[in-house]
Amino acid sequence: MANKSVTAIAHPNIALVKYWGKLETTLNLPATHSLSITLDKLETRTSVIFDPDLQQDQIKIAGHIAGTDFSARIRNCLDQLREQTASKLFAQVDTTNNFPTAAGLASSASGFAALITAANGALGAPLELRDLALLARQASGSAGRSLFGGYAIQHRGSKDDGSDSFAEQLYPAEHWPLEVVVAITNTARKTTSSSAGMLHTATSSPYWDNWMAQSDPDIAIAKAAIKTGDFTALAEISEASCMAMHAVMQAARPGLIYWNAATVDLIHLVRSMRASGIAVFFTIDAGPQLKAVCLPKDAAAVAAQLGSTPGVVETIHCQLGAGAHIVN
Ligand code: 2P0
Repeated sequence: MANKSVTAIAHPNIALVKYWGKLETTLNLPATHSLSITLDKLETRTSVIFDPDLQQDQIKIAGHIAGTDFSARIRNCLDQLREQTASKLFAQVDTTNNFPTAAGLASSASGFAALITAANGALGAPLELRDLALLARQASGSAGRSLFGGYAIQHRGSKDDGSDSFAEQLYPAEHWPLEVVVAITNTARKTTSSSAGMLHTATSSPYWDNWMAQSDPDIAIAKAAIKTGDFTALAEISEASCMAMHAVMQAARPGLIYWNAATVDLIHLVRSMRASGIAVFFTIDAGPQLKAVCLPKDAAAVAAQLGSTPGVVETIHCQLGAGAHIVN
């Protein structure tokens, strides 16, 4: 099927057990498992139409014809989709985020989840969700998780062809409706992309092997904590995974630091709030924003305290969101 414009929405996800590093770059095989929550509110909206008159893919990002690295990755992802569906058609793609791009807010996760969902829809949905998860992982190691709402896991997998390295849902949002306050400290694009940072870490950090070895036990602890709704256990393992990810990259040569001064102040603030009885923990991705995960009863207090911290330019209060879905 062609000539039908399909629009999909996907939300970023925040990893509580982190993905950082690749075993192989062509298939984009992650070096670690990862476990995430999908947010609501922040979203990528992507429309795709396959057009027999096009001689190449036409990609608009935020309304502009794009010639960026990201548009090259979109073309590459569409090539994979065409290969799997035996389609020869090129696509017009229009994608927009309602939040800062490439600033540690998981825009590649929501971006590729929305793209793949819309493109599969525009072709008449020839691929199953599992195939979409494999395609998404190849496009970006965090993207498969955004296909799913609530709690998702991206398996590292052990096969050379990547066929067991896919994301799937662990629980829907209703299982344990945690909330997230995103504290934005800088909206500029990061200077080192996640892919480049991962490669640099894997090739130069002396802690690399320890980081990879920690993945199996950390995932097991986080899964058990989510299963039983044990907030303290989830807080401890999530902060540990976050700190270990930043430690392994800070130990790279030269060390990689995505934080700014406000990020560090926020870490101390979240820890002192938790010590005072507020159910909150932090996680930080490849950027200077801090995400405070909390119980619904504490979200307003967390948002107020984070929002009044010097260096915080905006806070966004999210609940857990849905997986990628078609909206037209
Ligand atoms: C994550 N991050 O698990 C980790 C934590 C950032 C820090 O996945 O190269 O854009 O496209 O596979 O998914 C961000 O990296 O990397 C990321 P690629 P991606 O959410």
